[in-house]
Amino acid sequence: MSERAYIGLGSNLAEPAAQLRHALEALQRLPGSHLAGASSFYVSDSLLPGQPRYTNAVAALDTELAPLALLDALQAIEQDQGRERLERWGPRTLDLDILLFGDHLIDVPRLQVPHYHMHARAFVLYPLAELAPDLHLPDGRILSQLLAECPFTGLERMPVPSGPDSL
Ligand code: PH2
Ligand code: MG
Ligand code: MG
Repeated sequence: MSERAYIGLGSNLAEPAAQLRHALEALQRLPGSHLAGASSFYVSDSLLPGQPRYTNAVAALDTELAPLALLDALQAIEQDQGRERLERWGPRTLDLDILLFGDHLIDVPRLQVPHYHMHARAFVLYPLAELAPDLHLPDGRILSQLLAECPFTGLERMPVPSGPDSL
């Protein structure tokens, strides 16, 4: 059975927008999966001071993969794009987070879904709302309500690229 997953993408090293474009191409190639949509790219300051600014986006992926198989696949893409895990919350070439996986509530050591803190992060909620404005989270929260409580302040929406290379 196919499930709709929402994936958060983030990068603050080595041409972040190019990292996100490469990651979207890699998501398109995942087995048993279909990339159903991608948000605009948004630039914002890091939550942690002293790091380069982040570029973030959200992708909608319809997938036959089980949640932990999807996590393995996303971590392989992060590795392919040079992710180094030197410090927790450190700067990174690519971060791929499973935000939502159908209506599943998942809480195992490797994976918590919905993604912790997503309800309060503008760089997750605003791109997610481009793809699914009427979304209800499996824990009962409503995206439009979360947005009303999360100011857009500090986010910069990048112009949508056009031409043959865009999705
Ligand atoms: N990820 C972090 C720390 N800070 N800031 C922004 N703007 N976007 C991120 O994705 C982000 C961050 C590490 O999880
Ligand atoms: Mg993250
Ligand atoms: Mg992550």
